[in-house]
Order: sequence, then structure tokens, then C-alpha cells
Amino acid sequence: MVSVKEALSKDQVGKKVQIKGWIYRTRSSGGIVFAVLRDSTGIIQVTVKKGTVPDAEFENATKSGIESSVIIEGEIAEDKRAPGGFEIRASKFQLVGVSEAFPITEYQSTELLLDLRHLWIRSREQTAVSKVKASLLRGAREWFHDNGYTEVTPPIITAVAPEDSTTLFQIKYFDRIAYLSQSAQFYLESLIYSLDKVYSLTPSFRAEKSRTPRHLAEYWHLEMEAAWMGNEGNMEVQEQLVSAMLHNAVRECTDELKMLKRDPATLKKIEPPFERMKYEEAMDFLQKKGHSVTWGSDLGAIEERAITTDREIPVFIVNYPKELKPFYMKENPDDPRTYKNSDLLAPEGFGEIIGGSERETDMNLMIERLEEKGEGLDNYQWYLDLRKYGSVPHSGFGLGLERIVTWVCKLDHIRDAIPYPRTVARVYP
Ligand code: NSS
Repeated sequence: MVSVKEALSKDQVGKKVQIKGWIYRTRSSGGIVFAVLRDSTGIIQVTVKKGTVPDAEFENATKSGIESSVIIEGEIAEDKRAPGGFEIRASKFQLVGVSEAFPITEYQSTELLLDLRHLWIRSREQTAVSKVKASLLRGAREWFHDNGYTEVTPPIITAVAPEDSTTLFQIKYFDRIAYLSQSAQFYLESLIYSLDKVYSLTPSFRAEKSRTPRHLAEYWHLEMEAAWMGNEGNMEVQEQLVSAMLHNAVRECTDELKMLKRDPATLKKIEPPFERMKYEEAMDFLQKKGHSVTWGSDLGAIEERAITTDREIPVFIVNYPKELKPFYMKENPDDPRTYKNSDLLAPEGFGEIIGGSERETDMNLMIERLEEKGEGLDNYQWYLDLRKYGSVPHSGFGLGLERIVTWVCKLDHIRDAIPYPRTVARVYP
């Protein structure tokens, strides 16, 4: 058996092969069926001629509609008219699973495609996105491995809220209340005392009511935490990691990127260092562009787009005002109004893909900030303990996997960066 990709090659011409796949499109003319076959690697034309396969098989070929699964045997031949320039001249056509009239045809509404997501994920675009996503992840895992990080497995059911507590998903946990994790951060922090440098890939949950093209209720979160690391070291990890992810995708998925209309060269040239722009400088920049922002304004999608539209390389925005960020960040000694933190914005108008910071080590400061927010301390005692027993300077960050995929694959909406998007409006299929 060979894959479609393997079959589409000059040195296969004249060889007899077996291919397994699904009918991508089909038409017949006189005594010939032209079926285009799809597998995970691509599409190839198959011609089935009356008389060269048994009559019953020819009969099956004429009535096999789109998405029928088939096993073909035949000879590979060059044919300029065929997609990819080659075709298989079938000597055997085995219909494995007949497909009823496929409900997805051209130009369907977004809603219908979301209702039929379990079928739509077979599309070539979705297949390409899945491959790019896997390749980005492989690049990340390799980078972490090569740089001495240990992959760990934090819990998903938790009692803490590292980020905005208004976006927590509450669950009934036996006779108590618990939450679905927003971030593995606190657990990763606890693991650096034994492992120094750790990372994890987990689902994170945000009950975001807003319908935006960059928010999911469930997304995959790639997070790292390292002992003895300050905020500058943290940013160096981010720029190296992101570059390694992009370069791996370029190496492994050139065809897929091109199909998605992403020029691989634009990703290839992304290399450290990325510019660091202070929040304060970002405010100046935005004000000069006519945005009505002042010290303390958050950077939303519009502001991030303005900052990144004319850029080709990601940019860090550093030292946000404390009121905009969570309690666990380290105060910036150079400007105590701010934290030692950064958001990494992807270029081309995209915006945030990573949030990170150096962590506060002063337990009393953290208690003060939690109390200010009206948070009960009970669930945080274990986290505060980490500051009592051999505290060290440390930093970490979280990268939204679907965010980077949306940017890299030039998708209009983050829901296409995940097979089964979970949003306010949708939990089916
Ligand atoms: O809220 S974050 O900015 N930061 C944290 O959760 C830290 N506790 C991570 C850490 O330091 N370990 O989220 C991190 C990233 C953010 O930059 C986005 O890329 C992504 O997670 N993110 C999302 N992606 C998709 N959908 C939603 N709703 C979402 N929220 C954050």
C-alpha cells in the first residue's frame, strides 16, 4: 500500500500500487469513471475503465458517491490533465463503505458547517490546519526537551483561579464546588522546586461570554515555569520557543502552509530577538495614532492590531500597570506602578499569543493583593506555602496553542484552529 503523496511522483510511474482512501469528487463519461481519491496526504485521480475491472466493480465505481471509502489497485501513469500530474489506472476497485449523499456541498453557511463539524473536519483545509498544529507542537516539545525541561501533568479540576475569576467554569465536585482549570501555572510553580524547569500542555477553560474571533471556552494551553529565571530570561525562552515552533512547521508543512495561503518565507525569517516595547511606549504609540487610551487602559484586539499591523516579527509589550494583571506577578522595582511581565503579540495585526511574568516571591504582598480582590485565602494556602519553603526567583508563561495556529494558518476565526470548538453558543457536536 502507498499513500497518495508517495504515488504522486515520477519514479512511481509504471508501478502497480494499492491505495486506500475516500472519494473526493467523481464524474463519469462514457465507459470511464474519473474519481479523485483523498487520503491524509493529498488527492489523486483514479480512472476506472469499463472492461479493465470486473463488471461488478465498474458498477460500484459509477455509483460510489463523494466520501465513499474505497481500496484501489492500479498502475501509476503521468497525465498532465490530472491534479498533481499523475493518475492511477485502476485494475481493481473495491467499495468498502458506501456514502449516502454527503450533506456538505460547496458554499455552505458557517452555521451548517459547525453543525456538521464531524464531517467538515475531513476538508482539506481542516486537514492542513491539524497537520500544522501538530508540527508546531512537535517543534515546541523538541525545543523543551533539548533545553532541559521536564513535561509534567498538572490537574484540570482545581479550586484556584489564577486568572480572572469571572471566567471560571464551576463544576459540582462530589459535595463541593470546584473549577475547570484556567491555567496550570500554580501547579507548575510547585514543581520547579524538584524539577527546575517544567512545561505542560493541558486544556484550559474560560467562560468568556464575549463572542470574538480569538476566544474559545476550551483551548490548549502550553505553559512553562522555570526556577532562577527573571522576566528577561522568560522572554528569551518565548522568542526561542516560538521561533523553533515556526521553523519546524515550515520544515514539515510547506505544502500545507501554502495551501492555507501562508508564505513559509514569512515564518522562516522570524528569529530572536523580538523587540521589547514598554506598555508606556505602547500608549504613546497608540495616542499618536489617534486612539483614546491613557495609562491604565487595557490593550484589546483593536489596540493590539494597531501595534502589530505593520510588523513582520512578534513584539513583547512589557511592564503593564498592576491594575490590569493578576496578583501573582512580581512588582517592577524600576517602576512600582507596574509588574515584571510581558505579553507577546504576533505580527501582521494578529495580537496576543502569550502571557507571561516573573512571579512574586513576597508572601505578604500576595496576601494583600488577594484580600484587595476579596478572594478567600483558604484555597490558596498551599500556593502561598511555596513562598515559605525555599522560595526562589522564578518565571513562566502560557501560550494559547489555537492562537498561534490561527495566526500561522491565517484563519479568520480561532474556531477553525481546533477540531471541535467550544464557544458560548456551541457544545455540539
Ligand atoms: O490568561 S493568560 O494571558 N495567562 C495565563 O493564563 C497565565 N497563568 C499563563 C502562565 O503564566 N502560565 O493566558 C495565556 C494565553 C494567552 O496569551 C492566549 O494566547 C491564551 O492563553 N488564551 C486563550 N486562547 C483561546 N481562548 C481563550 N479564551 C484564551 N484565553 C487566553
